[in-house]
Amino acid sequence: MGMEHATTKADVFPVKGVDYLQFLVGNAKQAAHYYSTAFGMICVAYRGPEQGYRDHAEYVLVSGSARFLITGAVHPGAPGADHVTKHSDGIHDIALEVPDVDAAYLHAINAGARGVTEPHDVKDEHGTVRIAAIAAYGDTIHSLVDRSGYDGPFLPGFVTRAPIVDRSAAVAAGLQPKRFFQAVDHVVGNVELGKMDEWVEFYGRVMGFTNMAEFIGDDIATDYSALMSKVVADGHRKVKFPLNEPAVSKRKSQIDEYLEFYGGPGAQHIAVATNDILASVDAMRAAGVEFLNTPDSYYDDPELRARIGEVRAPIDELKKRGILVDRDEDGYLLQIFTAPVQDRPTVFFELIERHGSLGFGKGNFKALFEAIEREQERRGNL
Ligand code: TYF
Ligand code: FE
Repeated sequence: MGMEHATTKADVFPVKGVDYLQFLVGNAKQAAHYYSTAFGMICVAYRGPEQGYRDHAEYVLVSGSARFLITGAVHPGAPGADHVTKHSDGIHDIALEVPDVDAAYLHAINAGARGVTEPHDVKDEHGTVRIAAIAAYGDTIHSLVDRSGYDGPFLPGFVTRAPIVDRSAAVAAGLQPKRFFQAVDHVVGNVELGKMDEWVEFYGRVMGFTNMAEFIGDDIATDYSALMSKVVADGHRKVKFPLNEPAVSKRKSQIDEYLEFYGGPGAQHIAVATNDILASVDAMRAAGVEFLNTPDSYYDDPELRARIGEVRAPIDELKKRGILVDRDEDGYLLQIFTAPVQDRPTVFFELIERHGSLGFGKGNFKALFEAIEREQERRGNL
């Protein structure tokens, strides 16, 4: 019975993975430069006024299978300009690649999702992409993309674009990793107090996503004054969406701070998978990316040392960089979090190097949330 149920659910909304993440920003030209220099991403495609698209300048940056679409309005009143006015730079579209857009869209609408764009074809000389979109939390949407009939730089209308920065000499000299990360591991959403379970239920009903075991409940929430969290994922665990809501506590939750400054629910952090977190952190720090500090006491805690056991790098190398370690029954993971990447304390990134563990670093929540609270205090938001 259980198996049958799971199979049925997986069949109604199969997904291949995250297709792209769209950032709506105030200045796409400069954001594309930042993700090129600081995140080592490669600009591969562009579309803008030069191609007859009069509303936006859009840059596509890739790192392995991770793909960011950076969109900026080029005149007042362009679609999306209001998103930037309200939220500042943020994530508008968490696009999913699906094998059948019409079936996915129909299922989503029948399950109560709000349609944003009906299924339609977009074409150019490289082929046809079928695309639709549904609404998610806040102003966030999920585009549904079938690109099986297309072989071009990104989507029809986009042209190939040369990289913005040339890192080849630094890579050849061994000074920089070829890629700082190779995939999107998970995308986290912050929703309002009391809404987490509604959104967990939404992803179950609309996409057939199921709860992963990992969650932060009352116990952790009240001890560390932070948040409640549950994780939903597709049947193959290719797409993982943790969902946070603020926890009621004495201090202002980091989720409340986000909701206040973002102007409502939205994507909180993007975790990107790397296979050499030490090299990635070094390269990104050298390029000016700020990471949260982890106190030395974290690494010197005998209980933690015993729990994490042997990992692939000496603890001193992790300590030097502030990289966190967590272990569960399946293996371990290394992770580190950046500071917010815009003026507002909203969107940030996580680097994650997995060695078997399918978790999200639950064992690090105390150390992590204390670091986040130190930052909140510095901003005067506690
Ligand atoms: O994705 C996760 O759930 C972990 C934990 O502000 C986490 O990365 C949760 C909230 C947060 C930072 C990390
Ligand atoms: Fe995370």
